[in-house]
Amino acid sequence: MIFRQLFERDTSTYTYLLGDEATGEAVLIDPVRETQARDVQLIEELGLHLAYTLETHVHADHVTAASALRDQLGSRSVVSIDGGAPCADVLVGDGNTIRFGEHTLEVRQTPGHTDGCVTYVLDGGVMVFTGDALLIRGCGRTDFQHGDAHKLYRSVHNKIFTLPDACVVYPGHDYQGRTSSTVAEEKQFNPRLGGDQTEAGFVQLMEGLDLALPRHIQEAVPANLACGKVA
Ligand SMILES: N[C@@H](CCC(=O)N[C@@H](CS)C(=O)NCC(=O)O)C(=O)O
Ligand SMILES: [Fe+2]
Repeated sequence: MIFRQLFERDTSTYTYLLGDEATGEAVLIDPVRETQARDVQLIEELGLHLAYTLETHVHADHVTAASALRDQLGSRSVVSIDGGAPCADVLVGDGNTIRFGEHTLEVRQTPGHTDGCVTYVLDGGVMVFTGDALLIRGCGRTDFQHGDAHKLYRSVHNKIFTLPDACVVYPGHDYQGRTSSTVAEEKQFNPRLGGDQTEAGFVQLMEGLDLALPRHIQEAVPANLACGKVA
């Protein structure tokens, strides 16, 4: 499989390109408007055909390139059924699968950071794309977009920590230069959700965070609810 982890540095967002070598079919997870040209160039240079763009959630910090990529390359956009973005070509929920060539991404609904968060599991648990549900040694905040710390604790414990220990975790962001982790590492070392953390302890911790709003939230949320289409 062709696999590239791409970075958008203004919002520390990761975009993932996954491609099937035999058929050339590819998907982009969480493409960003500002890095569309870079990503299209790479897709073309590698001789890939972009079948789908997949959102892990309706982002609050950057605008998705989903609609613009649909216009440019004919890709179909995928968003959670609970994301509030009916503009998507494919609305997905628990157990749905997205195929590209010989590879499969299984959808797991992992609400809590937002109500429309989904996690994509590659080929039975080789890699997992967690969006902002589980970050490396952290997790997405739960203080806007119907965030709910109770739900996030259960999502991570029941839908992500149940994957194989060796499954490689690829998050939606990292603000400290880390690129990947594993399920085993996060179960052991995640300071918010790992070890013997309880749901009550996690909820208390999340309620105590005092974070500034993402800089682009006023523009990003409405734009992403329209799949990145801005008038
Ligand atoms: N300072 C950052 C904050 C971004 C932010 O709040 N990111 C969200 C994800 S959309 C989050 O959950 N961050 C978790 C954290 O910062 O620990 C910005 O303005 O872009
Ligand atoms: Fe987010």
